[in-house]
Amino acid sequence: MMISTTMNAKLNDQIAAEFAAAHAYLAMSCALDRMALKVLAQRFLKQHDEEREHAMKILHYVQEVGGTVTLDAVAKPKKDYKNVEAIVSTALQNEKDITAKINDLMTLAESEKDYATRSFLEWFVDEQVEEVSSMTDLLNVVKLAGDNVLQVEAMVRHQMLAEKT
Ligand code: OFO
Repeated sequence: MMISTTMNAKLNDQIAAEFAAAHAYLAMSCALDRMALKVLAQRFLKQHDEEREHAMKILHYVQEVGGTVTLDAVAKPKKDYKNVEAIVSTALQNEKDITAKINDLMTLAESEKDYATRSFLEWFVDEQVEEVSSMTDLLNVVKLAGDNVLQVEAMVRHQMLAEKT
């Protein structure tokens, strides 16, 4: 095995955290759909897909370095939110929590002189900067729009279309 047993266990924890993040985004997408906010629901569904990809990326890395993948139960996500702002601020907090976990993994890789894992984790460090930043922007827009959530829908639709081109 090319990684320590401690690193193997921590990477398994991160796989669980990424699946939990995916599940939370899926629940948020369903809550937004129930509020008839179809574009935001789609945006959060896309986040769900990305989090699953992150989990799978780590899973494949553990396999590649000869570790053992141990899957954990995924916690039941929160289902009811009082409004869009509550959803987006929870999503932002979740992204910050994941960032802290990635940073801890990076610290461990450095302390173990595990340069392969350090290099692997760099992509996640950059990804978290992007995710915290875009969720912060979304929260600011939601706050600015106040009760006018349809303005947020329009803006997010515009962003998603621009991302496709
Ligand atoms: Fe997995 O990137 Fe966000 O949390």
